[in-house]
Amino acid sequence: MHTLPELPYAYDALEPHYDEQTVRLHHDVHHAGYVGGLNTAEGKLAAARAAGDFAAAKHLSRELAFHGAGHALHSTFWTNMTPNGGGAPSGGIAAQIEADFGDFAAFKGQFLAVTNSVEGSGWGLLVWNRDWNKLEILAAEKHQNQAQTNTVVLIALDVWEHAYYLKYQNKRAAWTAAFFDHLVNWADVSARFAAARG
Ligand code: MN3
Repeated sequence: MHTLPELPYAYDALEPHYDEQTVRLHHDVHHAGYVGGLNTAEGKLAAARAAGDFAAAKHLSRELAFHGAGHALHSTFWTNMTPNGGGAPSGGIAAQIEADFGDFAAFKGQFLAVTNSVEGSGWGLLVWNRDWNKLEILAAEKHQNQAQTNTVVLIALDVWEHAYYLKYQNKRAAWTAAFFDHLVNWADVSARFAAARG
């Protein structure tokens, strides 16, 4: 059974850049929904295996991907933020960003451009590709469609409308700028990078 992870800060801790009402709805309703859906899909797949009846396997595997990706990406998203975050990284992740993108400004420019142009609902992702030993910036439409499946997600920035619409309305670029300028938790990103690189 999967459980909804607690937020690593209070609901209002990211104000004024991420408002309490959106954080509450986003975590307690949206993220909780993915956890519930993932548990339901896994339970139905276990029952299907027990019964030897895979008639619904195609539907259930889609549910597994949709809710599983939603749970995983939101879990990363919450810990990717911290009160008084933002700024530029240091240490190993900073060196890797320079190696793969030139410098931090170029990285940030590419990340924001990619994330701001996601069509419809989706995510901007910074990932570590274990096979190619490099960082990549990817856009995931919806969220079960991550474009390189041999990667480890280091940053997941939610640009589904539920993630920002109450405060930022149609101004997605203002939300993603606030994430980078005030919220991103580089200590968390660095720890994820160190674990992924091994
Ligand atoms: Mn979301």
